[in-house]
Amino acid sequence: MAEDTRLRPVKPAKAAKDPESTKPQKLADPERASIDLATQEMILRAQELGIETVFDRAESMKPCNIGTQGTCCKNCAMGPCRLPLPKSGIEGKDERKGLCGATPNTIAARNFIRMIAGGAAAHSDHGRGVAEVFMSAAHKETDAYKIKDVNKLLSIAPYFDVATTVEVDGRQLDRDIDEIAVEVGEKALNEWGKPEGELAYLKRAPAPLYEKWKKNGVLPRNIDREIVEIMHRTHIGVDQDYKNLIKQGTRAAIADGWGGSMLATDLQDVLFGTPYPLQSEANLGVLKQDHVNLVIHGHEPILSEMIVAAAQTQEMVDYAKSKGAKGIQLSGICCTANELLQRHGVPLCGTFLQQELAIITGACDAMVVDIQCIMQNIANVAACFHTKLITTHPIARMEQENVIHIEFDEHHAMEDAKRIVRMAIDNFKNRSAEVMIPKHKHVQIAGFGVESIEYNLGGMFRGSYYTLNDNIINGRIRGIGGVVGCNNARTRHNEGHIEVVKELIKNDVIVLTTGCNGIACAMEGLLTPETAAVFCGPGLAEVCETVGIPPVLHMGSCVDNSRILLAATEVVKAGGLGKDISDLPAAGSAPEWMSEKAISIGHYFVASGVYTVFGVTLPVSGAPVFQKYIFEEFEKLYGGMWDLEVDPVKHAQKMIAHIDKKRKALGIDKARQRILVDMADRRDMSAV
Ligand code: SF4
Ligand code: MSK
Repeated sequence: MAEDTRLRPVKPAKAAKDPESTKPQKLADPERASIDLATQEMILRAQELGIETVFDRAESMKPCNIGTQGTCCKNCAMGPCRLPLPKSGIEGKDERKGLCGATPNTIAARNFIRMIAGGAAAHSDHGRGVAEVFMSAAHKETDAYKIKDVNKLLSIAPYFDVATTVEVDGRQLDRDIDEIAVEVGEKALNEWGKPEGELAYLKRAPAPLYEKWKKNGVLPRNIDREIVEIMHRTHIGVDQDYKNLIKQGTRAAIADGWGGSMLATDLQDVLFGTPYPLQSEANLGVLKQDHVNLVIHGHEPILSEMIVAAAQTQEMVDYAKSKGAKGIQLSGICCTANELLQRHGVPLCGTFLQQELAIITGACDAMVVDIQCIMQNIANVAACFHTKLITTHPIARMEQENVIHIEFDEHHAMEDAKRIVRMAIDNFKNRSAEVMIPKHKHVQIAGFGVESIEYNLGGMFRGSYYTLNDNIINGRIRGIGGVVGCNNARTRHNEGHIEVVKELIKNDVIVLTTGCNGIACAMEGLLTPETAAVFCGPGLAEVCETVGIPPVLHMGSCVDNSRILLAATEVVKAGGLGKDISDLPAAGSAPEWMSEKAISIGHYFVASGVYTVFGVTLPVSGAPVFQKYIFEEFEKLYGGMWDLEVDPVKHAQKMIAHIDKKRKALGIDKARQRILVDMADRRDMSAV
């Protein structure tokens, strides 16, 4: 699409009607649609303006029952074959079949692993994009990107068998950083398509977990191959055994969590810096009426990193002032926002379900999108306002005419970024609709990671996870909950997220969060140390107050779920809590998931030994045998298993019950006196 630089008059409010019928569409009830006041206000505002949002569409269009159950197959043109669960349930032999004879278990397993393929592809292709920019930086082909975190580079080099020292005259000397970077970049890129061997990062997992993967035949060979093989196996007439199908799903999911996602996280840290805790704000109230508002949205931070740098230049600030604005307010939606939050403190404008609402404030001068979780309807909403909507990625374009495409190229990234910032500034004067920015926002502390948890919970001198482990062993912290994932317009926005998290911290479970759960918690004010005294049980509150951390630690974006895997591995290594991730008093959750990426994340957590509960729905209920396999029998293979619980309090209680089961197995279920642990004790713990 050629760039459209014409001024676009604000369109008259679009009637909220189905264009195909005269029947008025149903409108969402703001209070039933979201627990968040800013969101409620903006849904109402949209309805006043006659602009339809996802919340209204969720009222008008109901999901397909058979698809929800996972038993609709359209893998060939003899279908779609739909195998609904009989109302009476399944009694005796299940006779349901597709035209080719595919059973509900085969169909549900095929659909499920195709979702894993979609999610793993999205995360991993993101990682590949980062690796390519990393190579450009390592080869010094771009001025915009440099190796920023040398320590992180040195810490990951050994996993690729890249030497960090060189022998000269019998002495070990530090090797040239640029040489190390080039070699790490080449080896990292090779992970997507190497012809032999297995993924380099698998050995980062605890040894017993690696052995389980090996025994079960699911060690990923390379990232792309595992995804391609899913597409092959699920073609009509190939793999027809649900156990064998999910085995390949497991291999691809591990290739995501311990491959593509982990590479994305690590290489981003090397290029842009490893996050450390910082303060920021969250919710639509971060938009500023008297500033140029530039909203970044998507998942890949490569261009957005440059936008942050460009917006901070005196040249751009002066330019904004010359156009009558007081400055430039950057903010973000979804995981590009989380990436920029954790490294620069850029405030979060909202979750996945608030992307249309940010534009409806009338204050969004430009929204820049890259990849993933971008609703096509934001182009229609932008057309009702002055907002410039800019796509930047060659694989993620939009058909609507008002969308501007500025394709990112790392070789002139800063020029592109400045062009985008200038476009937003130039558009400031074109605000013609009444601006309505909700007041609601909350302070947050974000930017936690494996390294900062070690520092915050280990202390400067101890620099380890021992303190965290000690507090889990002595019962102050009951366990660890990883609560992550999207929003889903089929359920009340943020209700599941917040209720699950509050129930966990009330019961002394510390929460690690990423993605839209992290944003939801930030909006609700759960990411501040002060929260501990209000919402936590006494043990967790004491730890948070002593150490000065929030009870909910925001670990970043969707690919940063790999940070949670590595944090769990560090807990295992610190000793006293078993030998494997599956031994830990820990559980995972995605209360409001919606994307294929969530299924891939859920499955790599399960395959890494974590009991993982999803909310909303899971597309396996139409295939009870397959469901039982991944809900129950999987535990024997990997130590982790799936579960589904729609009620948020029961959802959290199931996680707590699992945590208690693990505490009992570890023999730490009885309340203990606080004991000082000396070096001899630590050695004993390590030997467990
Ligand atoms: Fe139907 Fe089999 Fe074709 Fe699927 S693959 S659509 S079950 S005939
Ligand atoms: S952005 S994948 S809605 S978490 Fe990562 Fe949020 Fe889910 Fe997108």
